[in-house]
This record gives sequence, C-alpha cells and structure tokens, in this order.
Amino acid sequence: MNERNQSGPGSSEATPFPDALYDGHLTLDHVVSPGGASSRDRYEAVARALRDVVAPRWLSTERAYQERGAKQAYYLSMEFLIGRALANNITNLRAEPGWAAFCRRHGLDPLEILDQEPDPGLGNGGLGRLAACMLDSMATLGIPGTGYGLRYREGVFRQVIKDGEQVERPDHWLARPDPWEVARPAESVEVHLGCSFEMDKGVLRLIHGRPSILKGMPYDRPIVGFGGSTINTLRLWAATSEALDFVRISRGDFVGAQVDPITAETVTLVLYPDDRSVRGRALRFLQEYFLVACSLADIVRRFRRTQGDWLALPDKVAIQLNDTHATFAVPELMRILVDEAGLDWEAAWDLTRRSLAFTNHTLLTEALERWPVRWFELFLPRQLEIIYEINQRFLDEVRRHSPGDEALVDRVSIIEEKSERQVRMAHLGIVGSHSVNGVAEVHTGLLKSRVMPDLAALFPERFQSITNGVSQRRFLLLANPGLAAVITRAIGDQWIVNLQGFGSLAPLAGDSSFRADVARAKQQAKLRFIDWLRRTTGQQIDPDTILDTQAKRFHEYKRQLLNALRIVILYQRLRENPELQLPRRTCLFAGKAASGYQVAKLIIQFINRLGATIAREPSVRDRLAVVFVPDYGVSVAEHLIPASDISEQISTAGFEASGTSNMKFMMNGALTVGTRDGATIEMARVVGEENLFLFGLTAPQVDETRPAYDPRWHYENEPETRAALDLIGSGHFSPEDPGLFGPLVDLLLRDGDYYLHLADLRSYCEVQEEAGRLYADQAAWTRRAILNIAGAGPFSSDRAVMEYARRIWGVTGSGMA
Ligand code: 26V
Repeated sequence: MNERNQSGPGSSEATPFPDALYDGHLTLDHVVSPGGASSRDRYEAVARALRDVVAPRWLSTERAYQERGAKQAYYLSMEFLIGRALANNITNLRAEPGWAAFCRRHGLDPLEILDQEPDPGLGNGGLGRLAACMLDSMATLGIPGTGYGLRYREGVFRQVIKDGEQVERPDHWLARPDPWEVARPAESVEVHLGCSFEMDKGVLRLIHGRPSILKGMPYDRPIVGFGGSTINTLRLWAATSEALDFVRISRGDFVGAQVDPITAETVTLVLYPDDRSVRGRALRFLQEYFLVACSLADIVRRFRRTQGDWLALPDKVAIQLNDTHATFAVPELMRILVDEAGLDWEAAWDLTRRSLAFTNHTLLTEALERWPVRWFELFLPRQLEIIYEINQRFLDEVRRHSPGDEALVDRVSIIEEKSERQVRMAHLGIVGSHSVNGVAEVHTGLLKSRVMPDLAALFPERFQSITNGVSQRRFLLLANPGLAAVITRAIGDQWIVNLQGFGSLAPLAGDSSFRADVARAKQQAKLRFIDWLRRTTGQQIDPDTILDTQAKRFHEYKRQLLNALRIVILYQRLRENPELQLPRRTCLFAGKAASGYQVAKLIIQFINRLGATIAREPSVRDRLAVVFVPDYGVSVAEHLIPASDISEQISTAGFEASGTSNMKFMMNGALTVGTRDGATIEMARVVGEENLFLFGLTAPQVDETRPAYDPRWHYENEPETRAALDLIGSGHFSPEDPGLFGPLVDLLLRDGDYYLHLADLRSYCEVQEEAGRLYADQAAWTRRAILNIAGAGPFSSDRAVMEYARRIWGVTGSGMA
C-alpha cells in the first residue's frame, strides 16, 4: 500500500490486532489451550478481543455526544438486517492488515473463523437491510444516531431447497453466546397493557379485564463507523417478565399483572416472515407496540437526564419511524407528554409532531397496516382515546378546510369505519409527524398521486423524497476486496467515505489497462463465488459464462416469473437450433418466499425444475444453466453480488418503491437489465440510459394499459410466448405431476396477469439479446461497467443519511461534508 492508503480516510489510525486479548479470552472465557480450541472458541475469542478494543471508544463516543449536548437521531425499525459483524468491524476498524498477520501467526484460516458467526436474520428484505446501511453511514459520518429494534430469538427462517421446493427451517441464531451484544438489565423498561394474554398452542388468547406488564430488556450492539473513532449503538429489546418489581406491582393497580415468563418471551420470539398483510395476528400488533413503548421510554429517559424542559424535546431528539410498523409512536409519545409530563394537549401535539418523521417503503396498499380498533380497546385503551382525540381535531380541521365534503373526511380519517373498525396506521403516521418521505423520486410521486392523494393535498409541505442508498463499505470494500483494491489503486481510497470519489473513475472507462484490471477483478470474484457455492451447496457453475442474477424476495410484482419465461424461450430456441451461437449464460436466482405465499413458492419450484430440466438436456446445457442459490441473506449477497455480470431489476413499473440491490450490483460493476421503476430510473439518469438495458412499460403506461389489457392477445399473436406457455402447461418441467405448474399459466392467461408479465416479455427478450451481444465485446462491456461504478456515488447510504440529517432530523455529524 502507498502512503496515502496507510493513513487512509476516516479520522483515526489503523487498529493493530489485539493478540494478547485474544489469548486471554481463549484461556479465561473458554478455559482451553490454543491447540485444543475449536473454531467456534477461536471466533468468540477473536470477537471479544476486538470488542475490547471497541469498548472504550464506544464509551467515549457516548461521552462526546453528551458533552456536545448533541441532538440525537433515533431510527425505530422492526427489522435490522445487520449481517455478520466480525469482518465488518475488522474492515471499519481498519484492522485488516493486523488481522491477516494475526491469522498467520496463529495458523488460523481467516475464512473458517469468520464463518463461525451466524448472520442475524432480523429482517425480511430491503427495508431491514436499508436500516442497517443507515446505521453504518450514521456511525461513519459521526452522526449521533441510535437504532432501536427487536431481539427476535428466531430470525427469518433458513431456506432449504428440497426436491426443488422451498422448505423453511428455524434460525436459532442465538443458540450460542453472541460476543457482540451487551445485556443491560439496569436499563430495562416496563410496558403496560390493558389486558393480559396466554399462549394456547401457539395462538394468542386474551384475558380480558386484567392489565398486564411486560419488561423490555435492552441488548446493545456496537455500530462501528469507518475509521473506528465513532461507535454508535443498535439497541434491541427482548420481552420478558422476569424480575419485574412484583412488590410494587402487587401493591398497586396491577394486581395479577404478571404475565408468565414463557408467554412474555413469545412477544419477541419470531420475526414475522410475511411482507404482505398480517391482519388478524395480534402478536405482531403487540410486537410493534412493544418496540415503540420500550424505545420511547428509553429516549425520554435519556432526554430527561440532561434536560429539565420538555419543550426542548424536538431540539434534542429526532425519531424516524421505519414504515407503518412504528407509527404507534404517535399516540405513545402523546401519552407520555400528556399523562406523564402533564403538558396540555396543544403543547404535547406540537412536540410530538416536531419530533417524529415517517418513511413509507411500499406502494402495495395491502402492506399499509390497519389494526382493529378492538385490539386497541383491549390492549391499549388510553392510546385509543388519544387516537380518537387526534382524529377528532384533525377531521375538524379538514371540515373547516373543505366544508361539506364528508366523502373526503371518510377517506382521510385515521379510523376506517367499515364493519370492523380499524386504525389506519399510515394516516396516523402522516398526521402525527412533520415529515413523510418516500424512498425514490417515482415512489414519492406515486405515493402522493396514487396512494395518499388527499393527505398529500392537505399537507403538501410534509411530503418529500429521499432516495435510498447502500453502504459501499459493506457491499464493495468488504464484499469485493479485489475490485475495491483496483479502484483504490486508480483513484485513492477516498471513495470509501466520500461518495464524490467514485466520479473520478469515469475517464478511466477509456483506459484499456484499467479495464483489464476491472475485468480481472470480476473474474476473481466469480471464481470466489463459484468456489464458495460448490463448497456450501455442491452446485457447479462454469466461470466462463455470463452470471445473470435476480436476488431479492420472491413476490409477484418483482416478476421472477418474467425472468423464468424468457429462460423458457431461450431454452426453446437452443433446443430448436443446436447451432445457435449465443453467449453462454448462467441465470442465478436467490430469495425467499413468505411461508404462506403459495404462488411465490410455486415460482421457486418452477425455477428449480426449469434448471434441472435444462441440466439434463445435452444440446442446451453447455450454453444455458439455471441455478438457485439457497438462503439468500446478507452473507449470501456478499458472495453473489460481486460475481454477477447482469443485475435483474424487472418489477412491474410503479410497484418497486426503490430497490437497493440495484445499487449494490451497480457498485460491483454489474449492468442492469431493468424496467423504469424505483431508483433504477435515477441510476439511469446519472449514468445515461444508454449504459443500462431498460425495457418495458413505464408506470404511467402500466396505468393506461391495464383497463384494456388482455394477456391472451400476447398468447395468440406472439409465437414464442405461446410456445413457452404451452410447454409449461404440458407438464414438460414436471413429468411426474404434469399439472403442477398449470396454476402459473392460469395466473397469466386466465386470471388477467395482474403484473403484466406478457406485456413486457417481448421487449425483455430483446433487451437481453442486446446485453448478450454487448458481452461478446468485452472492452465495450467493461467500459459500461466502469461508467456504472463511476455513477454509484449518489447511491451510497452516506448521501441518503446526510439528506435525512439535513432535511428531516436537523442533526450534524463530525464527518459530514
Ligand atoms: C410489511 C410487513 C407486514 C407485516 C409483516 C412483516 C412485514 C415486513 C415488511 C413489510 C413491508 C416491507 C416493505 C419493504 O420491504 N419495502 C422495501 O423497502 C426497500 C427500502 O426502502 C425498498 O428498496 C423496496 O423497494 C421496498 O420493497
């Protein structure tokens, strides 16, 4: 490394690796000699040694914030997909050289040690990983920012593919002690509920008329900013009822309030795996309130330690609500300010609104939560009273604004007056906060025009757009060290912390030796991925093929089925024409389907069968392969994304709020094949449409097409479309059960093809051919890849976080440009 790289970005020096601490932990925690230690023992000792290095800096970060009297940003989220910590912390502490030397000295295989750490699956997809990238950026920018979430004992299920089908296995990520977490029993909080409950064979049974108390036990995890000088906190709450103060409880109003510990613990036992609707599941309702109640109690307690004046709350505290899941914060903060602080309604409302901000992450109306009023009556009667009062005052204002328009009042009301009355949590979030943001420009536009037109008209100044971003440290520096080194050699290492940095790569797209370096790094990443896949799953991939990847949750709107349909078409072309010269492709799929989402699971099965069928066909299999990479999560993404040549972002336009994997692929030099949806539109604006492969209907065209859309027209007029659907319907991909995939054909032809697969299929195939042609010209391909990397700066979560900090939170960070 040259001198510049040794000093590097970030404010503190590289951290030497703490050998002595490691030996100490091995002996004192595990009571083993170095020779007798298992890989797991070694992992724990390494992690603890590193945590020892982090600990004093963690304390001094907190002290520095307090001395500055700094305003704090709090990020409340039901999900944090933080990924493994050890390698990330080594990178961010810049302890990498020391770590390599340490492993050599002790004869350790670094990968084996890193692999001992479970990847905490505390989230479903984009929303959860975004929360983790935001924390990474806040710490790196020196912003006083804390994440609040739940410590689910079981994260999202592990996905196993058996006979081509998804099987869900529980994820006991906490089965062994986690060296990164610090339990803080002294900072537990109480959560009061209006009724009690029991678990009866996995179903929650309410016990009316008996109030109950849960205890929230905080577990803190260090969030190491790049350079290692700022260590922020992710505080995760676990529900328990142990060691509540029963003397006080049995003296007061809460006689019999004890929830038995086993039942209490079920509140944070599992993450809900369904990213669609969860209506009807009282446990999820309790989880969301529990997160909010614990976090607000903690935030207020911290605020009161230094502040006597409640009116200063919005000057010291900014609370970001990650989707409707956290909008219980509106009535809960009001309750604290009115009932506990004794403020009058107007003052409390002003403080609440100025402290809270709300982010929406979806355009699917079924994902905008509504909770039965009845559950509020039972569990949260006081909060319901407050919601009614908020609504009453809000609707009075609406009536003053638009006299006589009762239809408008119905539409905007926080309460939905249907047969079962429900609280519209998105309305609550919008009415009760000072900022509502979408996560990409097109998404915010549609949020205002399609999803919430009335509220957007009433509060135009509240709505704004902040496009998502991803951490270049985790998804490039850590995940793709080869490419990261090539970039650093060319332009220095400022890109790690300064998003402008990437821009200076653009002129190098014309430099043939730089292109060769980038192409070589891609090949290395492919070999690494292929080797990892073979070791972990036994699946083989030919490195001399285009790696064409779609990695994300399985959902109809994301259209993995569209991808599969074009593979069927390609398969037919290759079967019919054995001489056809096409660049060889491996189509990779990765992602989980919610356990109850039958269609998504059938699509997974179809993709697996398609792959198996092709692999049996000698005339095709050398030119085309389909591989399903199981158990997609942060760790799999770190292997898969750097290796990919093509990034599939093919949602029906107007449905993907932003997408974030599109940005991760872009940073790693993959070219996007995509629709004009979410943040892909902005990526194309930055690097030029001609440097992506865009196709298909735009969001407005989707709206225009829909009323008269007839998928059968495509079947009747497009021979390849017809042949593909007929082949699927014939049972070709499931000879032992010929009707198996009939429902997929029905979905497209009989049930209206809601996501317009067939409308976009032709243009999708065309653009894929174009991509294939360009790939044959490696210089041209790599040139485009470099232009995409050069354009990735704005899609760093550092930019996103700075926008939140300036436009919503009013906080500053020591590392903010
Ligand atoms: C809803 C629910 C309903 C209750 C059960 C659990 C659960 C989990 C998640 C959700 C909403 C998911 C919304 C989501 O993940 N949206 C994604 O957010 C990304 C970050 O903003 C964005 O890039 C994706 O486009 C968007 O789909």
